[in-house]
Amino acid sequence: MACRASAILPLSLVLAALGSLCNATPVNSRDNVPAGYYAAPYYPAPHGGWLASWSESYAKAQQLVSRMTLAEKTNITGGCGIYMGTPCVGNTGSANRVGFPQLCLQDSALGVAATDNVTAFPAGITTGATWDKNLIYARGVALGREFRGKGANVYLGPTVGPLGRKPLGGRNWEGFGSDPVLQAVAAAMTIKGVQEQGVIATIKHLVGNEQEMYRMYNPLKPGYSANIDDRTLHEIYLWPFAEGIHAGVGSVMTAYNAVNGSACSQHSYLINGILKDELGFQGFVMSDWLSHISGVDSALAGLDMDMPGDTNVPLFGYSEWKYELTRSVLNGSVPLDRLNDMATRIVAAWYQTGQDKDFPPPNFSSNTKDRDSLLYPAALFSPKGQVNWFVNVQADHYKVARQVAQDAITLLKNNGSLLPLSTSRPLKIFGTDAQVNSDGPNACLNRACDKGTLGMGWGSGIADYPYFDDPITAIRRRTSGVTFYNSDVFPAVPTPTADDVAIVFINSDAGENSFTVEGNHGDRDSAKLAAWHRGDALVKKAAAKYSDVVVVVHTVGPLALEPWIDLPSVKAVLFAHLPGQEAGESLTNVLFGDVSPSGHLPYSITKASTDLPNSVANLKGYAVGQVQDTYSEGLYIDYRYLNKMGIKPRFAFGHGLSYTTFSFSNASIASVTPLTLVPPPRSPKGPTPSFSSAIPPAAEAYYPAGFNRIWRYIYSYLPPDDANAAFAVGAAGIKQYAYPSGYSTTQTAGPAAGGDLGGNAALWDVAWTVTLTINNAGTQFPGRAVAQAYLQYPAGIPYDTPVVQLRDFAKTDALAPGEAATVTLQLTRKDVSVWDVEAQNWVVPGVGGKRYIIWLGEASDALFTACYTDTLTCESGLKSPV
Ligand SMILES: *[C@@H]1O[C@H](CO)[C@@H](O)[C@H](O)[C@H]1NC(C)=O
Ligand SMILES: *[C@@H]1O[C@H](CO)[C@@H](O)[C@H](O)[C@H]1NC(C)=O
Ligand SMILES: *[C@@H]1O[C@H](CO)[C@@H](O)[C@H](O)[C@H]1NC(C)=O
Ligand SMILES: *[C@@H]1O[C@H](CO)[C@@H](O)[C@H](O)[C@H]1NC(C)=O
Ligand SMILES: *[C@@H]1O[C@H](CO)[C@@H](O)[C@H](O)[C@H]1NC(C)=O
Ligand SMILES: CC(=O)N[C@H]1CO[C@H](CO)[C@@H](O)[C@@H]1O
Ligand SMILES: CC(=O)N[C@H]1CO[C@H](CO)[C@@H](O)[C@@H]1O
Repeated sequence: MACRASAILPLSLVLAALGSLCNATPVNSRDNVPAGYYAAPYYPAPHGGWLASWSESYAKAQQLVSRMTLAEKTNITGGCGIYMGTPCVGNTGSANRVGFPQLCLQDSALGVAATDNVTAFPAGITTGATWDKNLIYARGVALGREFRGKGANVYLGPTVGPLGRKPLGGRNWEGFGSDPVLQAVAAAMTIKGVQEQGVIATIKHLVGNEQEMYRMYNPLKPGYSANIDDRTLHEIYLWPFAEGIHAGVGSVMTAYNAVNGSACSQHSYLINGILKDELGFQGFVMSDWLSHISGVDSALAGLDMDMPGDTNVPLFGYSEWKYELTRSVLNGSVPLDRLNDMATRIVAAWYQTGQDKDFPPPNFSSNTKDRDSLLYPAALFSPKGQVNWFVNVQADHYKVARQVAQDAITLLKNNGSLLPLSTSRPLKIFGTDAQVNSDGPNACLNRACDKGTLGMGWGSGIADYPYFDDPITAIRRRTSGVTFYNSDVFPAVPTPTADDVAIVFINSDAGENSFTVEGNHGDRDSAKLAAWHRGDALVKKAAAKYSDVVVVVHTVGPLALEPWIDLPSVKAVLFAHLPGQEAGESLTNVLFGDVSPSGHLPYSITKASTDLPNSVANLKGYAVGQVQDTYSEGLYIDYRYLNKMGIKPRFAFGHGLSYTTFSFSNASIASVTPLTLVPPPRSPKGPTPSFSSAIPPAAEAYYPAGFNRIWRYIYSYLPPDDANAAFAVGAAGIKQYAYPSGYSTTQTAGPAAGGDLGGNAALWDVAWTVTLTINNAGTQFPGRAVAQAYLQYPAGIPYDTPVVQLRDFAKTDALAPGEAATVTLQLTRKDVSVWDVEAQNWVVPGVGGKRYIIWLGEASDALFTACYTDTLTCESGLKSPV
């Protein structure tokens, strides 16, 4: 049992939660949030259903929910308990009587976790490095098909938080890169792709989960508090969530940590205020696994679903919700109105993605690879039955996976055009990262080891490899002149010939805090930004011996390259990021020149970690009480900070070379929608479903007569005596719950910044488009260019703004030498606004003809063309602004 259970993901969380009890002391959870940061009350939870784009689903949901009993409503808003009776990492209760099934919620953002016959796609960071909207969408389509094929209703992705604020952060690789627009575009394309297959996507984790260590609450110690000011939240960390909601995402997952001292799973300002009112989110909000720490309070704060159902110390059959939520409604503490809204949001998301028609039930088990197994693995006694049907959902998705892996490969340096390699040159390959883990690609539980080629990080954000196309095998498929030294210690080698090329494979891993790998607690707290397994020494020794050295890097994020990047024999460096199962051929296609590399860095690589501010460069260490992670750098992370301080990175955000070169010309700018200072008034909220608000009869909560309870399973029923007692309290209406300050039950019109999915609809009005011609200026190689548009705000405005900020990008198809393509990029009203904390709205500081400069180029530090919004002219051949 225990060992079977340990083969699955959430046990790690259990252990983390239990383990951290041992060395913690009780504290007041809010005693040391820095002055000035506060979590304001925001009540009530806004009803869902007021937007036309969701109204049909809400009408159907209202029909269904109005037929549910109290125990059915509380059943669908919470999980049945970790490992209980159900195949997925999260499983809601059902309302089978009225035709609403259990929902299967499944990890991960890069593939269906904990099962077989699936594709292990490249990770988010790799996907972001492609800068290819169509390809990101295609990956989303393939992911959605695989989740659907396995019967998983809910895809627990995409990840946009962490956003990559801290280079050492453990889960940055699950997201798409250290910029809100790159994250937002990739998330929106993923959501579209996944949900068009009828699977509900989950954008996560809201918000501020930028470090792994000390993230979780346990009964003795709170998770850390991310202290984020309002403007920074809106312009950086919330931005991808807003775009995900604009793209129609069906669910949102809250983060483990607190924001401004209040746990995200019960933060009324964050959930009720920002997410549901300002961003107009119409789907449902779930807690991250075992982060649910209150019953009534989290319900009032706007949480809609408790995952996986247990209290944060799991496996005792206890829950903050389910039977307790039933009790809270009967005793009058949680208004029935709130429960109706929770249930309606969940059912509406199910209709919105068409899951009422032919959605297959799960045909796999996260708990075991065996065909037959225990049906309730955590129960003391459990019947056995078939749990795995081994449905093969891979189709030809390896093609998309390989394309992403290939088109993400980022050429950082190619001195003397060492690459592409001719197959006639003898290759000396060094480093254990060139070959798949000799114990098998899935040998380590949750990939919590760094052995062999690094294809993904560790933790819950993984999937099992169906196979692993490793680099060394792929290289040997191409050429016979290969000598492989499968070691991270430089071996004795014969005297090199002038023809020899050395390829050195190094890596850097990270993951979730539930596992420690080589002293790294999820975050790279031990290895820091150095290559693992003394990879730097391996490169230096190879560089001392050979005069043509290629370094291939598999990495979760930035790496310190200074120990060797300037060595004359280190001629070429390729970042292959985290390629997933298709690590081999994607790389050889680039190495040998079938395609030109076309990836661009989704983060900057600094020369020294101290080039970034302390608040970002360092992880927060242990503190008595709540660890405080204060975003004192504000908007200034990654290139925004480096540019402000005039610090040249080694390689800038957006950098990526090709085998060919591109010229940008013929740029033009057009004004599309004239802008006013603030958006036009928001549309008022439409009607929302209404239900009877009378407390239902206690009998709706009774366990059915003769019901056989399974220990640890979490039910929504109450024993009749309990139900009657709670009902008596509610009916009497005297005993008041100690409601939080600011509590109210009156629905409001919502803030001015709201009005549609993601905010005021006018925020997506296109303000300007820029069009340019990109020409393959080389003579030998085809290649794909990425056009990047960065905005510079007008001078003299009353807001401090970063020198330049990414606003849009486009990737061309492969252009033959001499071939040209025209691309058009656009900037919306939101793109040219700032979040004004006084006005609580998006303000266009350049209104009235002030000059914005839209810089165009191939990297954040290679912007040689500018378009001006005042004169509607463009110039090229300029000096880059950074
Ligand atoms: C955090 O505190 C700041 C004040 O410093 C406030 O402006 C902001 O709205 C708060 N954010 C949340 C999510 O409570
Ligand atoms: C809650 O869900 C479980 C699992 O589907 C089901 O067995 C149980 O009957 C449901 N309870 C109610 C009240 O429908
Ligand atoms: C109602 O029940 C909930 C859940 O057990 C409890 O937290 C709350 O205090 C109760 N309210 C009253 C007024 O007794
Ligand atoms: C590139 O190689 C040339 C010789 O081919 C050398 O002079 C130059 O210093 C090298 N540049 C770098 C950055 O390594
Ligand atoms: C210049 O751009 C326009 C579109 O804005 C395009 O129609 C035209 O072909 C381009 N001219 C050249 C020479 O590339
Ligand atoms: C096509 C395929 O990969 N099928 C595999 C599905 O999973 C079962 C059990 O792991 C394997 O035996 C099949 O080979
Ligand atoms: C439990 C269950 O529904 N299993 C199904 C999984 O998918 C296969 C193939 O689509 C079906 O045959 C099973 O019935």
